[in-house]
Amino acid sequence: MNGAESLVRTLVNGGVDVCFSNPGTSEMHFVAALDRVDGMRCVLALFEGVATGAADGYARMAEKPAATLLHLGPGLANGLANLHNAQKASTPVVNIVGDHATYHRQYNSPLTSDIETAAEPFSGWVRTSPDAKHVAIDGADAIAAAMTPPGQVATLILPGDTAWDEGAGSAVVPKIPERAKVSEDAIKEAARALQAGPAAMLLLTGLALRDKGLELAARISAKTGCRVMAQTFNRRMERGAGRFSVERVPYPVDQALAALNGTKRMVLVGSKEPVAFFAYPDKPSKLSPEYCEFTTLSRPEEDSVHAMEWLADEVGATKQPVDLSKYAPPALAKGKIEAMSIAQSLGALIPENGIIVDEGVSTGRGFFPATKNAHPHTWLQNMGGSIGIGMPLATGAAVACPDRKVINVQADGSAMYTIQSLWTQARENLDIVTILLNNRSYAILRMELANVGAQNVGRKALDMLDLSRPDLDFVKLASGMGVPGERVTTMEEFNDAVARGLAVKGPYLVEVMLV
Ligand SMILES: Cc1ncc(C[n+]2csc(CCOP(=O)(O)OP(=O)(O)O)c2C)c(N)n1
Ligand SMILES: [Mg+2]
Repeated sequence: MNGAESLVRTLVNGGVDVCFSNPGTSEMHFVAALDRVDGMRCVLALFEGVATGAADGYARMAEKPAATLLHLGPGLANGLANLHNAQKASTPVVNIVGDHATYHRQYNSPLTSDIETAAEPFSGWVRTSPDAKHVAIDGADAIAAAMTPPGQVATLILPGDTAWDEGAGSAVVPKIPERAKVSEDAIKEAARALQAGPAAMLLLTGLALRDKGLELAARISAKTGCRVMAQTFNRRMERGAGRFSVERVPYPVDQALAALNGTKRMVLVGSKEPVAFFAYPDKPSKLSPEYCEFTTLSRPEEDSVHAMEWLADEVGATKQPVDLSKYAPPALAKGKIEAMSIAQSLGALIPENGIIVDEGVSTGRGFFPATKNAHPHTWLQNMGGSIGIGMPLATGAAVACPDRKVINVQADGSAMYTIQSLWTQARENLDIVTILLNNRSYAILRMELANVGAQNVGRKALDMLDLSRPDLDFVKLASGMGVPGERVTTMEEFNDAVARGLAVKGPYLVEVMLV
């Protein structure tokens, strides 16, 4: 058994049985091993950013990592933006990068680069395998590293000779540490903060936004009167009928300041102190009021659910009745297409257990209120701010959950970074409806231009934020990659098209003309 085969066997035995890949010569032995080892599903991506974003979406839904397979430094470089997003979301990824054979590196042939240095800032763990005998152990360590709470990108670099030389057989994944339990002090402090009077808030992210965490937050809030909010961006949030509905801290700084104004004590549950995405002249970086005191109930790597159970007990909220969202979808919107009409129709159209992948950018920002009484569903967001995540994330989520419908709410500019995702969706026949929001612009940046106080803005500047001349035709782009679709210009057409897409088994694209 060569090193490559020992690695593939180690991955499959370790539960990593999906690989999003874009291989090259240095990865050919890994590719060849796929046919000798049962149990590894290999999904071809036509750009590395699709592979890395899909690995992120897969792990968020499957709750275990996928592997990637990338070609040397340049392949990694193409995948780094979505690895950045995965790392910020604490998503476990086993990121495998091929390299030249150890003895070949000295010749500095064309594809040679310092892969470790390139991987470092976007990975929580990096290792280069020294020889074929170590590949399996290194692979097993990479799985454990990726899954160590709260989860991270583990990059394993494989020189060619480590793949083709004789290996040592498959290796067993070391014991993965459990999430640490919080201290009694953390509980007492949090309880004190919530009971010290009005104006307290629980700020949630991570595990706290899953079913059990939400239910506990609801009980604690009902008992103590505290407000509950989620971070602006979260890895995964359970929503809709039967769940406790939680609003997020708004993205625009002024709205965030208003939402948090008056908060005297904030209890962080896996979350961080809220700060602005960017600095703006004359606006604060911190979004909470100056007088707000912070208490950490649980850190991202700790067991937030256990902490909230304990906290509920501490404040006497374990049996507190709670008010959960009912199934009460809005009526389908009619007439002109606008952000709020799309939100309203979405609230009616989200299917039972749908997965919403949200890269709606400026159009999608206000979609929460109108969808809170929809069928139960899962909401995935970008935690790293690097756009071009939506289509890959949807691809990976659909691979992880073949029995659930994925709706990718997707802004046009962001779509164009990783549009090749559609080809993978077609090849794998993934159940994804892409709602492509075509506003022919980087609309958010038009607002940002004003927000940062840029003066004397003229044609040249505005052209950098404009996606017309030529206009993109997303139905044609999709069709060229094997994905059927249609363009809609009214809400009536929108409603019918999304329903048609949801009825199809496989990918479908609805191009929504916003201007
Ligand atoms: C990798 C990366 N490049 C550039 C940006 C800067 N950026 C932020 S939003 C945006 C435009 C988004 O346009 P679109 O997806 O069409 O959404 P809209 O603003 O129109 O709603 C850009 C270029 C970024 N965040 N990440
Ligand atoms: Mg746009």
